Amino acid sequence: MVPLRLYRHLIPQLAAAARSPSCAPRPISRLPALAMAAYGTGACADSKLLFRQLFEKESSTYTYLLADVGDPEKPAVLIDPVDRTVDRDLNLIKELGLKLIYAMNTHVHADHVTGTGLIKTKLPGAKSVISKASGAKADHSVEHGDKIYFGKLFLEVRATPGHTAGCVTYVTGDSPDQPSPRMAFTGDALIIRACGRTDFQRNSYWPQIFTLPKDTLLYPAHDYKGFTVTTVEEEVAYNARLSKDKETFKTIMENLNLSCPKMIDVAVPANMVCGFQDPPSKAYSAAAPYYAHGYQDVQGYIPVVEGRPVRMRRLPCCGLGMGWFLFIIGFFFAAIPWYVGAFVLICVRVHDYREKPGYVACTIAASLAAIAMLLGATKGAEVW
Ligand SMILES: N[C@@H](CCC(=O)N[C@@H](CS)C(=O)NCC(=O)O)C(=O)O
Ligand SMILES: [Fe+2]
Repeated sequence: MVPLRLYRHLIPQLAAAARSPSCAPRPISRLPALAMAAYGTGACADSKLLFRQLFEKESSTYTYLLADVGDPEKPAVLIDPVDRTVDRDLNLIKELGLKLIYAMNTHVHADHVTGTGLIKTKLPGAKSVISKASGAKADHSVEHGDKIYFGKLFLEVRATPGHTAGCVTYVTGDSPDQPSPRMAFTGDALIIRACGRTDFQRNSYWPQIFTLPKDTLLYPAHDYKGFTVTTVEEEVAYNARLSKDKETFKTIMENLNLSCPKMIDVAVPANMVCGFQDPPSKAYSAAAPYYAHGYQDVQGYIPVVEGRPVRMRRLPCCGLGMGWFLFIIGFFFAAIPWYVGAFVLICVRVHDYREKPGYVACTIAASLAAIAMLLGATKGAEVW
């Protein structure tokens, strides 16, 4: 297999340009082009970071809001928004008088649907961002070494494959006008005292987060234990997975035995088109793995874990699905299973979209049965 070569060095000219007093706004810069379309007034102002950490409790996801409030337009970015909390996030952005320019993802999430698609429908000016290596569709596909500007502040893109092949960490810049200490938004490449599971794709070891200055503040995409922030120094000392040697790491990761995320069947297809609200163009077949496989050949990364492909869960009742099963047996059990199906559709959240047609059929059949009973059409059926 031909490896994807994604590594780009941060050349000194780029760092110098970031430090330059020029006020020309540079939303995303990719080597070698630095001059990009302007979004703001171009007025000079000192950068000043506004930072908020937001939480979505069903998937234990953190969303991060960053803005340059030193800029008259207060340009902002949102990292890893969740669909369920988009209204909360946009309301906060409105209250703070910010202008959201980028809705970004650290990777194709498997456990929740990203909020970027919904944000784009509500705020058409906002652009979606995800890594090119993820294979997902977005307005901007970023690569290692790219810089994402909001006002005079920027985030560097660092490839941190492992949890998925397209995982990136967004790191604040290292020049004097950028936040100090530096901040890194790790996605699931690093979770406090742990790291994201590595059974989704063929994976790599990611020492790069540990090459950041030891006082760098690390903000993960999830926390299941109540932590909010950590530092490189702390994780080098105490991370139960990433601080281990390669072989131990491999053994730990191969024996996690985690169950498949409950929402994977819905989340991954939706997140592959994260910047757009259209549904995925075709349903995923049971034979097709969710994520494209392959190593990223990134300098400094050592491939260590052969991930298992995560496939579509087989539907219950011999692959028929519970909805269709209830529909069929409804003909033999006095329509009661149809009412059960209708109840599930109306009162229970059905995560797997493949189950919905069966439940809809039950609901229609239950409604027709109820109407027939009301009209007395079933009276004769009881006379033998
Ligand atoms: N139980 C959760 C899934 C949890 C999960 O698998 N989380 C992923 C991140 S998307 C992970 O890497 N977890 C690491 C761990 O739990 O050690 C669900 O059903 O949604
Ligand atoms: Fe994840």
